[in-house]
Amino acid sequence: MKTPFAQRRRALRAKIAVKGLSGIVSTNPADWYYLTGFTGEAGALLILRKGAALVTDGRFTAQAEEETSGIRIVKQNGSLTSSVGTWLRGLGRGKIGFDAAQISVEQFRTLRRTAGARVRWVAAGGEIGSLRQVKEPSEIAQMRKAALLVGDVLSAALKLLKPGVSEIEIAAEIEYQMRSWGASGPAFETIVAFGTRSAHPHARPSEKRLRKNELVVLDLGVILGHYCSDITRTVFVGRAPARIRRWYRAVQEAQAAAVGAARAGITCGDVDAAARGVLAHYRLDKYFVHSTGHGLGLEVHEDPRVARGQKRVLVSGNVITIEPGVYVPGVGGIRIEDDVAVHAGRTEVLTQVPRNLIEI
Ligand SMILES: [Mn+2]
Repeated sequence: MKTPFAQRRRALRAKIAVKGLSGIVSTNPADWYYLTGFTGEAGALLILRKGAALVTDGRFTAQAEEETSGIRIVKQNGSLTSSVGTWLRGLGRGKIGFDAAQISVEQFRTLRRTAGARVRWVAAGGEIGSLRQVKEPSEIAQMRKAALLVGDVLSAALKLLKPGVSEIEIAAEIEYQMRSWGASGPAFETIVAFGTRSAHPHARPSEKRLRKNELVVLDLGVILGHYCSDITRTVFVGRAPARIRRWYRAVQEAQAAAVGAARAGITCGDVDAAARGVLAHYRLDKYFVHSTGHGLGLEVHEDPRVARGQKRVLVSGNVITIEPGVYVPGVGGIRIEDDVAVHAGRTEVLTQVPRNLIEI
């Protein structure tokens, strides 16, 4: 079977060479899957100019042999970091890149001690992430499926919103549906927030029961075939008052403006500004307390960040969320989120659920 992993390792090696490194180490499972197909939970991957090694413990060595090819599987002996260091010491002289955001100070000290003085360590985070953020067509095809599935789960969940149900009950139904419809699980803990709780952008589901005349924010994502989706919709239980309608219209316009701005050649900061500008026009920008979106892929939050002032330019292959919101303490919150794929001449909205205010 033709897999993309060897080609991705070649692309990473080209970057390693440009940086003058002998190799790069990653302790992020999403990086291992991207570069080797390994789906285990513990280990460290070393991609060297020539060759690659995956250090993992006895729970995962057989799995690693089955899932990967062209990778040397090294069984962990002692701690993970001392095993990596000892293995590198055996290679001799070298300059190894590591991601300072992945490795703790204690782990770093062990790596340095066990690898010895002939191995130099260079902070070189973001090299694998910069490859991962430009999706291949087959990755976008998988993300399209993940986005359609989460839309179906969301649409089904809307039918369950009746006065008296609790946030936890809705979240449980949502996560049950995800798996029964083929997802390997939720991409993150499902957010179900009723009434004033919706003013907290990342409210955790509670025992709170739904009442009439409340806002409901549902924010959910699935992992399907290793790739994440992420969607948010806000509905009103009953007939929405004028103030809520106005806020909703503002968020909907802000979201449409940012989706319209998201195209190859535009900075992420400009996408963020498109949403923020609409909310400022409505004098609601002070209630928009987070960034406009984030990259999406093997992880639910990855590069590029779609935030204020971000200079990163969108390129064909980026997949990002666009999710502006307003959150008025003591009243409630409104957020609308879609996943979009940037192509050379167009931007494709992957999530397919209507965005107009739904009153139930
Ligand atoms: Mn999101």
